[in-house]
Amino acid sequence: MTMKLGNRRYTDELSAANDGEQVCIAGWVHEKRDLGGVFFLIIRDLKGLAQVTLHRGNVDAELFRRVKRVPRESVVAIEGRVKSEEKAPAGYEIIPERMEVLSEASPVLPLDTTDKVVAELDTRLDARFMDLRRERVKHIFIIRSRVLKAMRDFFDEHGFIEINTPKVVSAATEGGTALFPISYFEREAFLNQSPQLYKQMLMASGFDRVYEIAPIFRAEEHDTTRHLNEATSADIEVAFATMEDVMAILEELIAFVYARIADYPGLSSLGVDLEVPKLPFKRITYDEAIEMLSEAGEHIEWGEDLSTSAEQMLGEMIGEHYFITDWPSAIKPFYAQPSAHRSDICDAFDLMHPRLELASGSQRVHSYELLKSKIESKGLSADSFEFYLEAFRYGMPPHAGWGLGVERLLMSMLEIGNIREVVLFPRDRRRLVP
Ligand code: AMO
Repeated sequence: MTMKLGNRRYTDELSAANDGEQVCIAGWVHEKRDLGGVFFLIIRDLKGLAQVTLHRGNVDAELFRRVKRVPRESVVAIEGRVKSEEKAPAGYEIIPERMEVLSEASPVLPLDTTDKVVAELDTRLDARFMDLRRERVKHIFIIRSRVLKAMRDFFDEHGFIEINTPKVVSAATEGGTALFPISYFEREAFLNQSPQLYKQMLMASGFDRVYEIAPIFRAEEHDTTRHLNEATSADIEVAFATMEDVMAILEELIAFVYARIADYPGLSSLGVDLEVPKLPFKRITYDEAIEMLSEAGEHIEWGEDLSTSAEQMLGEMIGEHYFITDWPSAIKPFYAQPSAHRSDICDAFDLMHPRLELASGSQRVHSYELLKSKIESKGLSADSFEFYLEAFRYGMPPHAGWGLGVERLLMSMLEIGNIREVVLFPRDRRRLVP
């Protein structure tokens, strides 16, 4: 390699104003267009596209021949002169003097990066490295990165401490979803379904406000557009707080993230016009939800969970983010605090986007005796939760928290129908590679 790539300019750093300047750009051969007397090589880098123009007769014949021959998607560096050109998409073109092929692509590509040929999601995920070269897909992951950064900034500004809890664990947390067993030396262990037990134990540490953004593993057999077997959860736990307090934190976080992303220019390539949701979000109780559904002709037996179709009906009726509170204890995990005024319901909530569930949380049981009996009443063995229960015996403040699905949040913000679109390398019932 002889070109100095350290000096290379991104395509968006150049414009007609650089007319006459000698520059080096580097990237992928996005497209080649042969118009007879003139040949266009479109170079793509992280920031966009640049048109490299070769006029037959005006450039070195050997360079012309090499440019024509370079396979699409090869990685090249080009040195040349910027020329202001109204007809070029970015208002300038590059008249090349040298081209170095840094990595030649095989001629038959697994995917078309110019979006002229639409590929099935499976084909795209099989060649994800190349799918990510597409404009729309690139923006999804830049937004994902910005959403995670916005969340961390929000938590930081609100006095939270970031924690990292183990992903190899000995006990289940979320009744109802299966665990992935793994072999851990001579013992059986599991991949963690949620940081639930650990974030609660940290409430006994005096940390008061903790958050974690990390993978959760769920051995759910079903193959849907909203479930992954490895997902990312943003979890918080707050001491001396009630369910209402953490619901307020959650809605503020959602509005904060929307506001951060709303002016991101890449949204237009996704066709999304992001409106920051108004606060506070509507709150309905579980009883009100089943009443509304029954009036709309959908019967839900009291104590039954809401089906996907019921969730969608409610979403259509409400039309914006909303909370469902006061759930029957029977369908919420053992750690949800029973309601002070009704024994069969608990202080738990789900946050719904009209299209899907985004988060769930609750006020937690902080009495050792009650927690132990609730674990047993769910048919679980208190022995396997001893390490957790211990934290409730020597001074545990009242606390509340929630878990928010990062992929679900992205899907809802970006109006994306399949959760796999917002994960680099999704893990589902059938997919373990790449
Ligand atoms: P829950 O099980 O409801 O609650 O999970 C919280 C949120 O995580 C997301 N989520 C998923 N996303 C994609 N694929 C999955 N298989 C999947 N499972 C869950 C959803 C869901 O709302 N410990 C409690 C939280 C708490 O009370 O603090 C919990 O894990 O968006």
